[in-house]
Amino acid sequence: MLRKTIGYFVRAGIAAGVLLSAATANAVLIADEYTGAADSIYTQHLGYSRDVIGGPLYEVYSMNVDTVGTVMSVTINTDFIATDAANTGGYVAGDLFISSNGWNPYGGGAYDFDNADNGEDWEFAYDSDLGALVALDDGSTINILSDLEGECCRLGQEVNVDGGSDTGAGISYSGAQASSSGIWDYEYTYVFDYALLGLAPGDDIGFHWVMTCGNDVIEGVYSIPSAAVTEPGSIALLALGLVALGVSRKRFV
Ligand SMILES: [Ca+2]
Ligand SMILES: [Ca+2]
Ligand SMILES: [Ca+2]
Ligand SMILES: [Ca+2]
Repeated sequence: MLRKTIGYFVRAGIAAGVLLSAATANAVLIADEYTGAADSIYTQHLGYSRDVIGGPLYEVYSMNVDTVGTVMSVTINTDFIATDAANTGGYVAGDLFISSNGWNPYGGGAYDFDNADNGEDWEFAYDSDLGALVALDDGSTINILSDLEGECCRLGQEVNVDGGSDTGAGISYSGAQASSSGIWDYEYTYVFDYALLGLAPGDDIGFHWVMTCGNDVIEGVYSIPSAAVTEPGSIALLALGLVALGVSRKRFV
């Protein structure tokens, strides 16, 4: 009888733990609805939609944003693999651009004409070459796709950065084959401490990402959850504890 009661406690504890972790999971999947681009023959080229040009290798589907404490991870979900034989131009992943004061793209609909000259200003970038998250207001160069590239590309988009002052907020950058998405093949993940960017729960943070050929661009916004999000988990834990207590009492009577 006592062993059974202990078993109830263990199971209730596990169930509460699962509920707690589900309740504190702050992950949000932001779909790629962004088609920002200069208007050119290439953006509606050869029957490709305006979302992606150059073929399915360059498709970006979504970005997954999550927080644990003040650690934020941003994962770009894409079919773009730099080492793919079809990537004959030798293009690589761009840098992750970050707006610390929300996201206001230019134009309506899918932001058809948003480019580097309009819409959101990016205060930070995760520079993958440097392995650091930099502030862009201090001597940095933002590299923008232009017609000088000589490629069938999406003109006018911010691609990556050089220079800028290291905020110390960067934690890691990695690229890896997607193990079980069923949709996309590859994931680029940027991890950083948002508190070191002056951000707090309740703030909106904007993102922009593209590979260096510019064939698909994604932008979006994430609202940093308030600490209160963990409350339902605590309540569930308390409720389950009481249920477990009730069960054990019944069995001892
Ligand atoms: Ca896309
Ligand atoms: Ca901004
Ligand atoms: Ca813009
Ligand atoms: Ca897109």
